[in-house]
Amino acid sequence: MALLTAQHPGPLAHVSSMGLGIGGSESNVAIGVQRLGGNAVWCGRTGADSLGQLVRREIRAEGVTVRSIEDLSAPTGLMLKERRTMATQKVSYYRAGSAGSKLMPEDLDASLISGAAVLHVSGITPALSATAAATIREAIDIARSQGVTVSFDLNYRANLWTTEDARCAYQELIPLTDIVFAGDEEAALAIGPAHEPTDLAQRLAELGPSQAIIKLGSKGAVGSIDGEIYRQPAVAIEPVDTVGAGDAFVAGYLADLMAGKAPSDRLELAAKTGAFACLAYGDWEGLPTRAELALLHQTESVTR
Ligand code: KDG
Repeated sequence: MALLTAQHPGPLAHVSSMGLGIGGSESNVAIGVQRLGGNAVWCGRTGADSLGQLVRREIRAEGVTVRSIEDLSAPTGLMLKERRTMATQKVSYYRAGSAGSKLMPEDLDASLISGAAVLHVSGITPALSATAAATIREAIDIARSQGVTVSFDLNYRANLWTTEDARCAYQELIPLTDIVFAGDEEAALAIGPAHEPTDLAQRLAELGPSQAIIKLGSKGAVGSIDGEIYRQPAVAIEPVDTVGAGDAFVAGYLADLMAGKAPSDRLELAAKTGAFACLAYGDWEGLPTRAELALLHQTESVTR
């Protein structure tokens, strides 16, 4: 999607200038993986309009390979971010009928999926339309038939569907995945509440995924990975913008998975990349390269 961000706090109706950029969970993850030295391909549907051109150009400029269908009959989706107060953000979507919502199984390139190490999808896409949901299912089926690892981030968006529809989709998709990421509330929505996040991770893993990671924001993360429980503390930071931190976490985890790293290393990198995303304004702009990771521990405020 294109993303318009209010430049100052206050009611949107009184905001006189907005910054134009892009956002989207999957493109955030693709850019994050690419910056960490991976090799990402982003597949999607954009309008044959200026905003579509912007989306494709920005993702490509990050080194991600873009496979985008240009839809002549639908506009590129749009998202607005407002800061009503300095401490609170509100996201509004203008994506009903957008090109992204017209995604369909025919848009998939099976050879791209079968040649990948990991297929990553989010629970946002199935919320957009029946054809978008069918596309996610088809992509997962192709990946599974070729032995490609399937990664799924529940990414519940209350404005896009009902909790009941979301739960049905999650319960269909989770057993088909190898890696599942969820916030604790998202996991509880999918499988019912638990006293401890570790229970949520274990119960998600019992549905099929060998790696079930519960993202806990400033409290870190827990994972049930290949039958073992892992606990990852968060990096202590002063966040300026937390939108996109979950995608950054996923990018860190997947980048180190593909680099052949152990579960504890994957989680540690995920916590660092999640922290980085919160230290800059924008959904993905603050994603780190590997060389930048050391900045989290740098004490000098100016280096020359
Ligand atoms: O995860 C960050 C996302 O919220 C954002 O970049 C846009 O994909 C998005 C969505 O639908 O909210």
